[in-house]
Amino acid sequence: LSLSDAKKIAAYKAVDENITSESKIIGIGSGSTIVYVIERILQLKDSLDKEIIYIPTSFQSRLLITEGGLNLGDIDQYPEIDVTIDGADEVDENLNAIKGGGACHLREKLVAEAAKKFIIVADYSKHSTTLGEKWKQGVPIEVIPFAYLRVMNSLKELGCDNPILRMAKAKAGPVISDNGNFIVDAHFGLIKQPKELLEKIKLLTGVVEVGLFVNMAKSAYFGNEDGSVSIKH
Ligand code: DER
Repeated sequence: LSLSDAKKIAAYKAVDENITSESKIIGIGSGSTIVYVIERILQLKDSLDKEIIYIPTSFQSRLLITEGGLNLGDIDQYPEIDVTIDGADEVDENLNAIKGGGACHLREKLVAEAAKKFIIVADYSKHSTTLGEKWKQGVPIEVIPFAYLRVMNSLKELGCDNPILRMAKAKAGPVISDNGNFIVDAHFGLIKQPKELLEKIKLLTGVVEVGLFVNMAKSAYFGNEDGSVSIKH
């Protein structure tokens, strides 16, 4: 199965099993896998409660909601979310995740934390034993532009040998997040203690949010190469 088909079967199964009549407020993540989540929701639209509200985690996910004709809400109006579904860059055996490949992890973490149930959907290339095994682009860190160089120097003291300011492809200069900040990608090799690393990075002045989602996911749905879906809790 191709990676996109693997994303699709994971997304479809996660929607089928987690968006039920009790789900009134749903958090929608960002990235490419979430596109299949919306696709499945639209297929089921007639059987779903017309009052369901969808909370975005980026301009991208906001567009997916509005272009799908779904009810858009925001986290101020709906601070209690029933279920949030989102992708990930890598997931370890304890369901800790590296997120932020799409530079959206700040709002994603807020919407994931606000949910009673946070569900990850991913293809088999994201499924690891330990973080850092397969995802080689480092831990995404959102930093305020004023602080980026100091943060990069501090990351070296934490053991990151080559922190990288993420440069845009379709724009000259650095990637700018939906919150107006820079993204620094920090390589730490295998991350055996994601909680400790998260806490160290988060304390650096100028860091807004870190793409390590520790002890947050309730379940993860992985689309496999053979067309099966593995569900981890
Ligand atoms: O930025 C993020 O955290 C996204 O969820 C993203 O990394 C997942 O990407 P994908 O669904 O395109 O694989």
